[in-house]
Amino acid sequence: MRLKVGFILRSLLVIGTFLGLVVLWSSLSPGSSDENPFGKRDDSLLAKGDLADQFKPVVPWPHVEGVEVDLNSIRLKHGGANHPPNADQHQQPNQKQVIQQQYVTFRPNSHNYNAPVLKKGMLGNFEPKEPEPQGVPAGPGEGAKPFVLGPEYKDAIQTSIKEFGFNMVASDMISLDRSISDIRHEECKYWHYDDRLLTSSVIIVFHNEGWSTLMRTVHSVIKRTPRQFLAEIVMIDDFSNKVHLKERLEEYIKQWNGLVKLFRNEKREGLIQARSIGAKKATKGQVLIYLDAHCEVAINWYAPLVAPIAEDRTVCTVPLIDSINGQSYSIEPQGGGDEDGFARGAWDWSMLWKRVPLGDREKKRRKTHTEPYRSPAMAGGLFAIEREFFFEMGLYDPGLQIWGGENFEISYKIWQCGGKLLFIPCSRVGHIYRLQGWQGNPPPAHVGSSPTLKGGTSMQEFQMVHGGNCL
Ligand SMILES: [Mn+2]
Repeated sequence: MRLKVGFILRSLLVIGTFLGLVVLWSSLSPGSSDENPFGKRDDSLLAKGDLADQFKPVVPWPHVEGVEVDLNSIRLKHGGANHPPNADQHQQPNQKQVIQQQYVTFRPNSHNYNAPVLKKGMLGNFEPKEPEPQGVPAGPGEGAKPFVLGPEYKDAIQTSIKEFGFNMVASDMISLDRSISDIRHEECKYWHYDDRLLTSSVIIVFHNEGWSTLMRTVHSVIKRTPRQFLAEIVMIDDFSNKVHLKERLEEYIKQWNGLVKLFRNEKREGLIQARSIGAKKATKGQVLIYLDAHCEVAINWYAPLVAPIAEDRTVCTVPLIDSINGQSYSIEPQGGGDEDGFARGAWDWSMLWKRVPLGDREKKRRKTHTEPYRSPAMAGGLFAIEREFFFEMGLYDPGLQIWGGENFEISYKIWQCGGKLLFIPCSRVGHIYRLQGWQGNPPPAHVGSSPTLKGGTSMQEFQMVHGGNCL
């Protein structure tokens, strides 16, 4: 039954998109006396009578509290550079003006920043001068070597996987400051970055995470981010109830004298709204960097990730995500990419996330092997965005609560609002994927039980049909 509903909703999505395109095309065609062709829809163009009944949704569209945005007033506030002059007020806007009116005119770039330069044979200015120190000399998991425990731990490991999704027994034995292997492309070491980089707030949202995997995320950021650019780490606790995340956490982060902040939601908000809350709480950095709560940032991850944003504030960047093994904590590049492991983000007709190898057209456009490349979509958990730009785009849609759709929403929004989504091969972040047998985090009570089919898909379809514009 669930499958059928999904099928009907998807059919509706296709029909809805078609109708939407007809309406859009009609309003673009000349001859309309409406000054703002996007302000009104001509109902006479919509199907009536029998035809209208035919397209009536069998299931009502989900009601989502959205925020109506008046694009014209935003444009005027920002100087209205593209607004047609008064003299032309009664004339028909031309095609170009019509298209420009769909975009918000964002605050222009004001940050002086020179593009990175590749100097072969000359070590990059942000590269560590010597190998990084080990957390515990020759300790378990150092250098991201696989750490395998004996059979006597089997039951304890299974219990921890059920509760947290990872082998917490092994994780707890590995230093929070462990060293990792450098699996970057060799060329990455020779990029030189303008050091007028932007500062960042790193935002980590968590709900009932295991202690050492969560704290290793924090430790790795502090260890591998140049201190002058790390404004703060903002931890958002989405209403956890595990004891180790209470006073113990509050006490633990005191060692960083306010660099690491902890905010707690008073009720379960869901990952996506918690990320928007994080954006509001993280006020110190110019850029917001979102990380999952079980990551390890890699060597020189920061400069390559933030440089494109320093160059152009409407760019959103995504690091290359490596896979940390949730049993042994070794780190491997992800599959699904091209011969360099480079992949772009895409989706299939079930709105499921996919990685596809970097295509020839994008490869040819690039001058070097390791410079950033464009991607239609992102996986959603790890990305960097200029804080004000994220606010100008209206953060996440307030109707989105749990994961499974927000990544597409934010991706469409970035591209449709005139921004860019870039994947950064030289900025790498390891992420632990949950193991089979994890009992999972139940979603908040007010959301359905399955992110992809119940909560997620209807939101995705809502976004596709109703959210097909910039905001
Ligand atoms: Mn994750």
